[in-house]
Amino acid sequence: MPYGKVPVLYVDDKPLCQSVAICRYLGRVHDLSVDDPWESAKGDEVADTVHDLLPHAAQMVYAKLGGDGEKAKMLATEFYTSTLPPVMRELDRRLEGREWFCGDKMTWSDIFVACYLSQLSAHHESSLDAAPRLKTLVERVVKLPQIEKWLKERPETPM
Ligand SMILES: N[C@@H](CCC(=O)N[C@@H](CS)C(=O)NCC(=O)O)C(=O)O
Repeated sequence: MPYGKVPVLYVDDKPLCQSVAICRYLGRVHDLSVDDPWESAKGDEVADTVHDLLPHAAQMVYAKLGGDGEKAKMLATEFYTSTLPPVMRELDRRLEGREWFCGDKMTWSDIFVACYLSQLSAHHESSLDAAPRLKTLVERVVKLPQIEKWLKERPETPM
């Protein structure tokens, strides 16, 4: 594990670290990316924006797992009332008049966003209520047959 952190993707025994770099690589390999440099960068922007939410969400989960209910509640209030809404609004605005975040097909950025936000809304049902276009995108991705199957069959974890 080169940096002592997960995730690490091994390809022919060679390690690739950093979750967004891994997703971008898999997107290219599986034709879930676009060639246009600007559209591609806008997809990166969306994924990085959502990835920036992770430390906030992780703090809440760690406080809860550590048994500090008060802290978890305080962090959750701050996250769902201050941190999350502007991000949801901007991502929803970005979907005005378009089906996917970059180009005219589903890319890894859409899957990345759907992965994070579907987990958020599983914890906090109303997270996507003010972002109807974003909600539709998330639902469309999680209903893809292979993804729906994986979500049903994957092992339960506390995260
Ligand atoms: N920016 C990295 C962050 C990697 C990271 O911090 N991973 C955490 C788990 S989510 C980890 O392995 N922590 C173990 C440690 O720091 O000892 C990524 O997105 O892959």
